[in-house]
Amino acid sequence: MTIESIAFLEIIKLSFVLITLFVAIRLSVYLLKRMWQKKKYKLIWTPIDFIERRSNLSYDEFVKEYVSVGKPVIITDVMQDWKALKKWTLDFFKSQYGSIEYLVKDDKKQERGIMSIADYIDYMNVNDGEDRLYLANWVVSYYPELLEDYKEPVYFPNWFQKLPRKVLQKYEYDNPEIFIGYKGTSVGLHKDPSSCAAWLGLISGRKKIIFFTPEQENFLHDGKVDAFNPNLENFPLYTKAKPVEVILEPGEIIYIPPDWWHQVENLENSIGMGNLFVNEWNSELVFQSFAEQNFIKGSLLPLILEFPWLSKFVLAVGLL
Ligand SMILES: O=C(O)CCC(=O)C(=O)O
Ligand SMILES: [Fe+2]
Repeated sequence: MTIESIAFLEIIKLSFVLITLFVAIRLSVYLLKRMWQKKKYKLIWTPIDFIERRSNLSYDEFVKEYVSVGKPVIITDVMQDWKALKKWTLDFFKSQYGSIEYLVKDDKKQERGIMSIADYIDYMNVNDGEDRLYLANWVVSYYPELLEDYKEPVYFPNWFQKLPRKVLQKYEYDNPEIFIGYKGTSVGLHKDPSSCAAWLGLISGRKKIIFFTPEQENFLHDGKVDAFNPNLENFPLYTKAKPVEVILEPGEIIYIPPDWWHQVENLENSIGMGNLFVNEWNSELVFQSFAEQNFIKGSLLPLILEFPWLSKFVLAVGLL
């Protein structure tokens, strides 16, 4: 072997050692940071008697008074500069998006077929109320021009936005979503998926919302009970539940903490918009919930949120 080839081998070895060292240090920093975050952002839940309405709320106040103590709140002054507030009417959706077809569901969360937006809006105007089909969870991001009509409120930074759209679409976290519902429609009692937090803004109409703290889950019969009209013979445990009810008005946004059960009913024909999100306060709950559904995917989620460039690789090899 020549001196040059020995030197070349040494350089390769040294590079290998340095890269391994770099990866090991980076991973240790990540693990330490996660341990520190777990301690610092310990979410608790606070029972409430009513839902507060706030305006002029700073982000820090919002976190201190609501997010970190797991309390819902209505924010009354964030939607005022959304173009959507004036622009998004039933006529607007009918004329601009009328031919788009979307899934409609009943209040038992059963999918009841596909309808065009125009047909749904006609149906809202003529239906006699027997058959309560709801055009809920219409994903806005397929129509990027609609995204310009609203502004993601500063209160709700979302870690999911670090992920490529492809991944979000695949797992149906490619929000926000629009809810067009006629009077009397509801998505039924539920908690939002995977311990995500959520916000829901109302463009028009009024919505009645009923809330339950997470520890009341055992009284809710897996969400089979209709909290607005409970049948106590069939769902006796519900007598122990302590619901808190509020009416959301147009121009208001409500924050729904992770794992809170809720049922929403459109008191009038309405247009709403909402999003699910992950932040430092619910991230560990979200990771845990994903891991319960699929251990590999659940373990990969925190890693790809920390190292978003990894997601392309993980997606390419089919692990996501
Ligand atoms: O009907 C609505 O406006 C909100 C429904 C809801 O809570 C959800 O989709 O998770
Ligand atoms: Fe929900």
